[in-house]
Amino acid sequence: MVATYDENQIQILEGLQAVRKRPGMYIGSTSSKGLHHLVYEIVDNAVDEALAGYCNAVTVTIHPDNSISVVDNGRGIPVGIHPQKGIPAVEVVFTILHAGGKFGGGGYKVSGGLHGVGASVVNALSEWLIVRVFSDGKIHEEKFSRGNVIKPLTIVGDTDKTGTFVQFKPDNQIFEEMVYEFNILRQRFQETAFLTKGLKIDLIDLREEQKKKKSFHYEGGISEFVAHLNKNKTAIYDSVFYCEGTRDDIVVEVAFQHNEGYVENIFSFVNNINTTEGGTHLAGFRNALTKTINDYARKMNLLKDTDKNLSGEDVREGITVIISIKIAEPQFEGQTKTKLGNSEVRAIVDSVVSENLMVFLEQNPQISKIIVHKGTMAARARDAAKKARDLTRRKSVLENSTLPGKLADCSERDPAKCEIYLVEGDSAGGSAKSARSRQTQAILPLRGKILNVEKARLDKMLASEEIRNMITAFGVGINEELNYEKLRYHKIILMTDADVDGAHIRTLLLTFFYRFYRDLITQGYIYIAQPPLYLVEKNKKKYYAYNDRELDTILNDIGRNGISRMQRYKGLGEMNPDQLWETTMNPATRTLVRVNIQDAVAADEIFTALMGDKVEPRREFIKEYAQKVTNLDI
Ligand code: 0RA
Repeated sequence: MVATYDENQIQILEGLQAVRKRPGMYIGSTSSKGLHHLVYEIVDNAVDEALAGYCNAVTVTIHPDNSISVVDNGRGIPVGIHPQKGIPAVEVVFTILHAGGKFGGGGYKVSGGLHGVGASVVNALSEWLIVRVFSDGKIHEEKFSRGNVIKPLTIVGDTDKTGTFVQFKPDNQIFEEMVYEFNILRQRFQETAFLTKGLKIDLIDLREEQKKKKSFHYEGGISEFVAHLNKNKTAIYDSVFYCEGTRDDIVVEVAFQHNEGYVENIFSFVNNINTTEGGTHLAGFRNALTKTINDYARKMNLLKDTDKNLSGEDVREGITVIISIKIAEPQFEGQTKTKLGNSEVRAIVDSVVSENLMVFLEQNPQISKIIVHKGTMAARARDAAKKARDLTRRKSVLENSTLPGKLADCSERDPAKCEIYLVEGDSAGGSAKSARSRQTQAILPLRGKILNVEKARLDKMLASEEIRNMITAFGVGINEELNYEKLRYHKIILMTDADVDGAHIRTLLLTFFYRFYRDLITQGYIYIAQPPLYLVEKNKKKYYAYNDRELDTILNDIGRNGISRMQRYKGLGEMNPDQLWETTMNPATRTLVRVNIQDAVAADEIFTALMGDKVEPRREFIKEYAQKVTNLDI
């Protein structure tokens, strides 16, 4: 049969053409991030089928040609003719934009924000794509190239299974990066498995001699997620609190457990999307937690009459939480569209958590005592910190200057034009001070290792001069007094030596920002300076190389004969101010790397492993990421 070239077909072509023309609009970017996004789109469809209750296993395979296949054991995408479009429903799914949830179904799509653009986008951006549907005893197969049907839906065999198989090869005309990273996919699917209890996700890598396979399957869902996040920390009680409830078709799940540490670690999800900017579900949880713990503590006389109520920060000290809600029509707000806006959700989460938590506290008096005690200790420390803070404030007023003496400030007053360099060591600090452009560049030298914030409470942190200097220089305050509008520099640039110590200081600083000024990272204010690693001089001309590969390129370009100098910089201190300006600080010639949080859960695991109090995870992490850590050191 010859397909008729009617209006529908024209619309299809125009739709997918638009995707190929502006891929970034649909998948964010055509970099490695966009490449991985294609896999999430296809897997999310299978997860929807699991959430609907029809599928409990998904296998994702990375093939040697960097194509990806995704198999699920659901009902199989419908193959019947779509009443409006006149083509098989499965073809609609792969060729019509946003056809995902159009036909019937109901339920919750694990989609929103950038996600959920649908299988047709993946198809449009793939050199080829094959779909096989296993249903009604038959295997149905259809093939596409760059979104066009090249082999219509045909029965190719018999089967006694049901499910869907999709394999696609990303189009090298579209993507800058064509190689999949096992660890990025692994991280993502482990998270998906935690959030979809009962669903087994296998990830298989067939690219190397040594095949890799990881299986994720959690009957305990987000309770196991919390236990996993606390695994490298020391929990202060054994059970994980868990509750689930549905109100007005909104499904709420919350799990938490406290650890010995001081940082609050809350991850929230809406339809499996990590809402890094929080929102109404998070607000509802916080309110319920503070209120219920105080109510319980009063009722059981665990707080003295003279004690003030525990604050939200007190009861959240050292807590690890997963909040996961499913809602049919999420409203995403905020800078990165990862903040839940639906106002009705706040009261719903509040009531589900309050009711269940009160029961939990009453049934587990031992645990309740530990939680209240932890909060009481936090309250005391908070008082002490406040006193310390008041003291520093009064002192600075006496000195008639709020800014630290070590800071060489810039003269410009518009924060958008100002930068601050955090420089390792006084000697490099000195060079940077003479090198800088005084108008827009401020320099703050940091002496030695800064405090590991992973292991200290705020009062102890504020006792550290390096930390205090940074806080006052940035101008935004800390914790309860945090106000990002007062930020004095819109570029905060970490400039450390290109060695292991430098890498360590950089990690300590990043941990500090991640724990206390996360929004400075998410809003893109934090940068890492890139000082060169080598200087090559030939015929009085200087060449700088920032890594070994660049050095090779330079040596090949200029020839190895007649080189008068070749130096490997061990630290910033070896550069004179002119060189430092030229290579690392001059806005016209320098390279800055902006720090971003690709994945908050992964970032937390990394910081806990590197900075936490257990040695074994750190060793494991460094062993596993030896390659990356060396790269970091460069
Ligand atoms: C039956 C009906 C619908 C979808 C599916 C099965 C189905 C879709 C996918 C995608 C990947 N694997 C799948 N397995 C089954 C339509 C229901 C709707 O669109 O809401």
